[in-house]
Amino acid sequence: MIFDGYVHQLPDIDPTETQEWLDSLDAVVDAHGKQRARFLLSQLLGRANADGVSFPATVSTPYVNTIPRESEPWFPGDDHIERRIRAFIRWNAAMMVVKANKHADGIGGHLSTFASSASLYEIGFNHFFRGSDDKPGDHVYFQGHAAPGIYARAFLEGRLTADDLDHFRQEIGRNGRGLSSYPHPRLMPDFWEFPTVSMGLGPISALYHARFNRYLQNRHLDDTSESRVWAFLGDGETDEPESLGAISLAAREHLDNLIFVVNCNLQRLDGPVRGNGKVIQELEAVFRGAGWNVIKVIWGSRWDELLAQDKDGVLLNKMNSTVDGEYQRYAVENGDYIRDNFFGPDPRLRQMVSHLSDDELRNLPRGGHDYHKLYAAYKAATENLGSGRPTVILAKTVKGWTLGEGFEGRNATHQIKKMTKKQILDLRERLHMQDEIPEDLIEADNPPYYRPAHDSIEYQYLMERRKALGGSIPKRTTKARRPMSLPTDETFDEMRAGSGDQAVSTTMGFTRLLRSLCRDPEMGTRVVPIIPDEGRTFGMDSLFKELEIYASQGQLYEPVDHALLLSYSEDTDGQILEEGITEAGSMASFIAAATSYATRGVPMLPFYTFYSMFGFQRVGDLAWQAADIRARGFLMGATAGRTTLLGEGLQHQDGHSLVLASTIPAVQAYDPAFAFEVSAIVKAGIERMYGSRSRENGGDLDPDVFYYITLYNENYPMPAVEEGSDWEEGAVRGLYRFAAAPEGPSKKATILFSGIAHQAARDAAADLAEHYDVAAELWSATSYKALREEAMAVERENRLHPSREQQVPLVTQLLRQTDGPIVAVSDFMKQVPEQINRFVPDGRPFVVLGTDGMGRSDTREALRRFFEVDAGNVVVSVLSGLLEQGRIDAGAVEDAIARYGIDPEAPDPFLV
Ligand SMILES: Cc1ncc(C[n+]2csc(CCOP(=O)(O)OP(=O)(O)O)c2C)c(N)n1
Ligand SMILES: [Mg+2]
Repeated sequence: MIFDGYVHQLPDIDPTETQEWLDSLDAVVDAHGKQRARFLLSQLLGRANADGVSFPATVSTPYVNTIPRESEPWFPGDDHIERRIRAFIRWNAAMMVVKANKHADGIGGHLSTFASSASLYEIGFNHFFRGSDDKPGDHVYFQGHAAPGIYARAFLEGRLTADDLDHFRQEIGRNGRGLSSYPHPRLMPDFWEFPTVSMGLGPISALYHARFNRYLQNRHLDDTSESRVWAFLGDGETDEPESLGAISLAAREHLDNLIFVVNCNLQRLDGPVRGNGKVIQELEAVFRGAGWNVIKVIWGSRWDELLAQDKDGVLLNKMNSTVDGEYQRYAVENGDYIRDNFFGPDPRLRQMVSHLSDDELRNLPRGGHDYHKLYAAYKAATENLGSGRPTVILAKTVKGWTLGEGFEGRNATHQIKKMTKKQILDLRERLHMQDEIPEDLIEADNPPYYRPAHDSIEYQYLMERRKALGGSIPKRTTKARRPMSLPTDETFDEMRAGSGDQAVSTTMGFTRLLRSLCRDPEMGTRVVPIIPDEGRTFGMDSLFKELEIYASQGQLYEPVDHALLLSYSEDTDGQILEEGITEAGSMASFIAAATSYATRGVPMLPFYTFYSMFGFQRVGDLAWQAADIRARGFLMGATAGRTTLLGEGLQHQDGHSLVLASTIPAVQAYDPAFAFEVSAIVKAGIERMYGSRSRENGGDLDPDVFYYITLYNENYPMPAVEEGSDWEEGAVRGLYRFAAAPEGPSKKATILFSGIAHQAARDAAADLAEHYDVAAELWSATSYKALREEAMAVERENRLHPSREQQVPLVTQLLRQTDGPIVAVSDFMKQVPEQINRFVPDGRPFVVLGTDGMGRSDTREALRRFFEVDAGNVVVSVLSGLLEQGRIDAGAVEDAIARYGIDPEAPDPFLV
């Protein structure tokens, strides 16, 4: 049901006249149609404007509940029992935080967030959230700081023990099985599903998750029609661009399977969210403007009788004109103050509440603490399915509610983690738990948790409700309902065969690989290509026609390029997610697809291809979230390399995404040079996530990883995999010998190249043999991150097991097979190869060339000279390594500097 929101609250002084106007409108619609009615209404509004009759903008409505009292549904629950359950949960949540901080001072946790939102969750748990015991139910994104309340409920349900609660925020002992501070699937993989605590990531992830569920439905991959996505967020959190930045997409995509619940306690961490304004009104306007169904739950039931008396609109006016800073104050002050300041100035208002005591005035509740109002809002939101509009519930609450004077509405409340004995006793009284909690235990500084016995009416009720709704939540499972098969070996044949004489880029190679994967008759439909409006830049527009772009409404127009072979084709069951210019949105889509194996039991394989510069640095926090949520998929960093993307300049040329990638443990970062390397890495990645290399299937690797693979746009012939070589295996482990040293020269050297720098390395090797009597071996270093991590693990084992035979890291073993100085060159910062510094064997010189500094526009040739990563600089570096080893004299190095026209006095590119 959609409600008008405010008309019910305006005084109707002449119902007969009103009816005449309405009848006239009906008559116009009947006689002349909607268009005519629309015309007349806009004429009327125009005239009203001209006559000075102010009219609220249609994006905002007065400061009252959207659902009028008379439209509230019957509440099917048992008020009394639910209140008791809520009290127990409130109690346990608070005690959990208090005890944790007593046990370990400063360990932290939050009391006030859940205290303000307990009813928002409990109404969901008892009546709306669908569990996933038999089939996938709802997906609920809990506000991170409300975690104590969610644990407290799990304790009541018997899913957690008192000992678990005692280990809140103490995760290291007990085999790492304490309770995580916030929702972290990485730490509690059987419990939490969605990491939300970094503000803004929950809402955007939930939104794209709801969209991805529709994608699965429209592509006939899963029946998601009965699953809703609920996202609980704080009002302060809505200031994050990610929170609201994508809401118009939800309306455009008709995501009526999506419900946001904003806990409007008017406060954030430091103080009021909008002291001088009204956050609920502001959010209403934003969401309504974006096409959402907005349900405001501002006032509790006891306000209804006051509003009913408000014939001349004074109360409404007062509600409208009071700013949040004042409302917060009313939550703190006594009834006397409220009588004087809110009702007092206007005698009609004062009269309206003359029958209420100060205490009654103070306890006039906010809508977000009124169970019946919330039930009405949630019911309307869930019945909204089919309307085509997402819903946001804006629930007004008091931060710290029920925790007592020191907490409620106080500016410092977010940070308070401790309670005095008196405060605990007061809470016990407020929650009517004197019978459950012995006073002497509180006095003895040892307040217990409370769990009703299995045969208690509360426990029975609680469990029955969850059973009826499909089981407990949150619960994370990874059981595949619809397993995915692996791609056939033939899928990778084209990449393995190389490109002959044809010059192609690794990006083009990848596009072909992607097409082959999509064509796989078994698993092809599981591939999700994601692009943020850069398909043409990457040469991926050829896929638009073949795979088609996902568009929930199909294609309502004939595209401008319809006559072309490769036209822009949209379809309801299109495969490509063409996200438009939103890296954050694309990343959220990636996460939705990359976690479908867990959220739906339907493994999907996302390939999100983006401008590498606009990856980790742009959406770094989402990448971290992807690691937390155990995403499985591929991030493809196209137009990689500080010098390879010529012409685009400083904000485009990426030389550091691999450094950023190196900071995320779950990321497998690769910088491949050749198409077959890309395909070998992708193949191994899929096997690791879903095949025999996965720990889940008897392998020895953690499947919950995602790959970051750079792609370049420079063309050259792609070599074929040499028969019998270890190239593919080597590309996956991070380093392999690509070309042996030429026969003849007397001095030896080793060059490690990554990505596009293979060209400089190969040219340098040829010159070194021809001019300097140096035989250089070429190695492709595809992943310094992988090499470093293996080496660190070996190092640690050795350190902790000094009596065992000491192992040698892989990278050291491999480099021991080489000779002479080692030079590493890539189109990325020197820090990338430097990851293996410490593991270079036998004190051999290790010279690293890289593109430190800020990019600029010019030709590749000029840029490579500028950043000192071209063939000439590789030659000079090899020779300087040999000089260090005493194999040659300085004159040879100077000769090379002169030969390549390198200016030794040129400014350091890092500093320019
Ligand atoms: C990106 C990010 N920035 C800052 C924080 C620190 N932080 C945690 S809670 C909080 C205030 C939250 O206020 P609100 O969203 O209104 O939630 P409430 O607790 O009031 O329900 C802040 C600033 C964070 N978790 N994430
Ligand atoms: Mg808040």
